[in-house]
Amino acid sequence: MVPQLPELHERRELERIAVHVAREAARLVVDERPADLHVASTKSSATDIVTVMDQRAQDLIRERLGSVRPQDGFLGEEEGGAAGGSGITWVVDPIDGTVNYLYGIAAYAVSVAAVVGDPTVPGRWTPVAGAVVNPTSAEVFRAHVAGGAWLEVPGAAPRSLELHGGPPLARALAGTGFGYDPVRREWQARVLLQVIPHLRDIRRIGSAALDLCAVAAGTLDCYFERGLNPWDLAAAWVVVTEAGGVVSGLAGGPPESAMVLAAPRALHPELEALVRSAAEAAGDEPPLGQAAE
Ligand code: LIP
Repeated sequence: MVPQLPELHERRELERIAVHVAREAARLVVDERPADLHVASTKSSATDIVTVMDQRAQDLIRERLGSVRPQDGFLGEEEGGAAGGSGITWVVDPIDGTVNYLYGIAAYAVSVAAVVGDPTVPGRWTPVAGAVVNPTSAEVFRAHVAGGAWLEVPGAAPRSLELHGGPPLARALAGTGFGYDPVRREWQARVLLQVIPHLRDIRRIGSAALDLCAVAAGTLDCYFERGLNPWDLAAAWVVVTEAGGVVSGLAGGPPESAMVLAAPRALHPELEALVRSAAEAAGDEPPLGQAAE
């Protein structure tokens, strides 16, 4: 059960804070990117990397949020989190698409969301406001529940994001991604083999937050990925749903690590059926962390 949402005026204020803080962190990761940027450490595997800027951006975001809303909880991808007493938890990915950031590929994002419930338990939380900022394009995707979804591009008026039917599955351009464990990537490749004949084509952008916002903006028709963490999807989730799309797991379940799906309302059931049957055909994923790297 997901707790009650805060009032509309507070949701609007949470969005404003998310945009402000995400924009500041976006400037930091561009302006202060070391010339010799390198891997500072690794996490779940040798390819699951952290740079010094992931931690610096998260520290900045946490410090800013803590000064304006000290009662709130914090859950970030990198070191450091805390429970809060206000019923609101900030779920933050300081650099979503860290491998792209390391390689200088302009497809990474700062993602800041305010959620209610426990973001560590699937089905027990939901985002109420969020912002996804692409530091290289300065695009800002933002939304709060019942406030609509918006895209801000420098020099233009904010654009309302509104999804309608969407193409039939066979003409859908789908985004997806691969995990940091070779065993998972092999399983994901087996699923891809099943689904790709039934779609227009696949795009692997490298940032779940940007993939999901692309679905909201119509630059992708749908998206699916296994292995996401709450911080990868929290902010973009409310952008997609406020644009009129659906974000879920398989078989009507909540979005969770097992699978995240996103599509316009009309296309979602077809996508869900395709990905579910492909996952069944791929069989159970073997235990992770076993393969030699
Ligand atoms: C990334 C996700 C992406 C996924 C990568 C990675 P990170 O997040 O945004 O969709 O395919 O494996 O999980 O690690 O850069 O924050």
